[in-house]
Amino acid sequence: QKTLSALAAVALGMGALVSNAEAQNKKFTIALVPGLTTDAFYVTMRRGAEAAAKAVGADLIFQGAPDFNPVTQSPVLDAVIARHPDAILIAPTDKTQMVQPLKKAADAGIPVITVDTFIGNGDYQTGKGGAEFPLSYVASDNVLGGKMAARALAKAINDKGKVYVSNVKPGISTTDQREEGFKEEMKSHPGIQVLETQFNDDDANKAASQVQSVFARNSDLDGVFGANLFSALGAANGVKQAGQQTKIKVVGFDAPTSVVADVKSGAIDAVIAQHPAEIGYFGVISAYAHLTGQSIPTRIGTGFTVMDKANIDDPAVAKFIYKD
Ligand code: T6T
Repeated sequence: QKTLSALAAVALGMGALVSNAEAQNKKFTIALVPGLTTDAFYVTMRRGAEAAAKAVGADLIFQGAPDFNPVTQSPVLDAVIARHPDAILIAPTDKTQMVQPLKKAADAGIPVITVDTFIGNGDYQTGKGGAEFPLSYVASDNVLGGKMAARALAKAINDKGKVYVSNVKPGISTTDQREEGFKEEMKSHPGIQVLETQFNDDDANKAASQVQSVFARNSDLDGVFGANLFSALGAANGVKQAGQQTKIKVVGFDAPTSVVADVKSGAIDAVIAQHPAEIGYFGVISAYAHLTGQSIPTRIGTGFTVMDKANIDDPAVAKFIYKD
């Protein structure tokens, strides 16, 4: 009897080992749903994700919407769920509106990891229900990034004057947190007045024309924080169009190749570059770890590189320029 149950235990143990080994050998399909497809930030994230997929022998599906909008992202997500990948990595385009669409993936048994942006409050796996079902959140520390931008802008304007935040739209975790960090840091710079935020809907042209109208109302405007790629590019163009390059300083987020010339010419004083390839890489590695039975951290933070005229040609810095 004893021998039998010992044998059974061994057999069971071996069974577990075999299925684990099978999992290691299985070719997994991991989907990456970006905030939008035509953004150098997500293009670079995709490269990192592809490198990791290659390393673990997984297939990567990259499928996204043409604009940063939960209304267009949801049907793309539905289509991805219908393909039933082994895991979904997604940059949800709204903290609240993407909860239900993502719940469908979780209900279909597909593990969800959010990259770049989060849903709910980004506190996952707390056992509270609601928007805490994703397994992990892999991203920059966006509050910190906003603080870093505020420090750079304060320095550029000698710690006094009027500035505003050019932002995308409320409800996006990343850009909300950057604005929050920016305003928090500016409390330590009493000589700086932060004017009302201008929302550009991820449209650089809109961000540019907003510079002109804010400047028309505030001829003593000193600086703009462009809270993401399109906000920063638009802000720099707006300042140029207003002929105010020497007066109005711009600090931006993100580092597509198109900002390099602006940084070199001084049209943009500094950019806080994220490390999107790392986000994609560690997103895929986390999914693979989970799929092969490992526990994974609920939060993985990636870094920043601050780029300005003085360092942008340094290869150690330039390697973080996005690959578009
Ligand atoms: O700044 C990134 C990303 O982090 C944010 O969530 C949305 O905008 C970008 O993709 C840049 O356009």
